[in-house]
Amino acid sequence: GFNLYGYNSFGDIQGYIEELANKYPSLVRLQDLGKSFEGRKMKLVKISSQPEANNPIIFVDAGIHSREWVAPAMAMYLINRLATDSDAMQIGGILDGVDWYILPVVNPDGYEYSRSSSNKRLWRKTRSKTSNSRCYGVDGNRNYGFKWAVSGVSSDPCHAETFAGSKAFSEPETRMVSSVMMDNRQRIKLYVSLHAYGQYLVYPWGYTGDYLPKQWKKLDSMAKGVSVAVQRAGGKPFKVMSAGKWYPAAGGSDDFAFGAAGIPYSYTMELTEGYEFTYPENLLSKVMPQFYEGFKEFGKRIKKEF
Ligand code: 0X9
Ligand code: ZN
Repeated sequence: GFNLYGYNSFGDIQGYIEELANKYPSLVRLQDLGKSFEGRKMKLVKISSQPEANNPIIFVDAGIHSREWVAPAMAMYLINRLATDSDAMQIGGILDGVDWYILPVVNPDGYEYSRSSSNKRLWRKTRSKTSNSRCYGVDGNRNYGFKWAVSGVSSDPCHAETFAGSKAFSEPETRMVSSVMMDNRQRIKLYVSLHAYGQYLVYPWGYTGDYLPKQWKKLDSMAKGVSVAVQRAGGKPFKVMSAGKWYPAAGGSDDFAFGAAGIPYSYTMELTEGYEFTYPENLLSKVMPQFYEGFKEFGKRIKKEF
């Protein structure tokens, strides 16, 4: 069954979010988004204590890169705390004045593939068919339709981890995420995509390091505030910069959210310094509560500004 402080199968994750939606029907709602390439059902988790209030929305996704297991684990921890904390709904709590939309596993086909055996553990991409019948998958974080393929991508489906796809939004999974953004673009004020590598909190632009958006100071100061909150909880600080200053790569979900959907705050959050893509399971119970303090800080700042 589902283990809050562990790495779970996609089936156990789905089972747990359905359990929460049944147990707390006025707080947790699920929206069917469609099916992944291999036919897994994608469900958006919507958590709101004031569903009629048209609150600003914070949209969090995780697991576009299948090997980065800590990202879905953190998304599930966030869902658990939002749904079950008695403080969350109180005045000043994380649900006061803000609604949370969470998609915990953007790439379930890749996730299950990377769980299937130790020699598949480092699979990054989706599992769709490509122009070469022996080569599978697209880097979902190069597949979004904003400045698609202008930098940091490959057109080789066989030998590259960063294959951008045959065209923008070739993958059903990235289309579903973009629909969530576009359908709710007036209300989503913050988008956070959870990944794993080092400990970075990066903002647009990702496609270039040559220049920054004109609002970059606001993006930068919110990220630094979140990093301080995580440190206060005993966690390691985030390295804060624009994604493109770290390394330019186009077609990311963060740039699409900011540049195409007009979401004013957009980040890629790379969790857990020191372990690259494979974070030890036994350390999750230590770091997840620290990162949660960062999400509380995001919530406070979004509530204050919008
Ligand atoms: O390269 C990526 O997709 C992300 N790093 S990872 O090691 N998890 O693969 C960083 C993406 C940052 N955003 C953009 N470049 N748009
Ligand atoms: Zn990643």
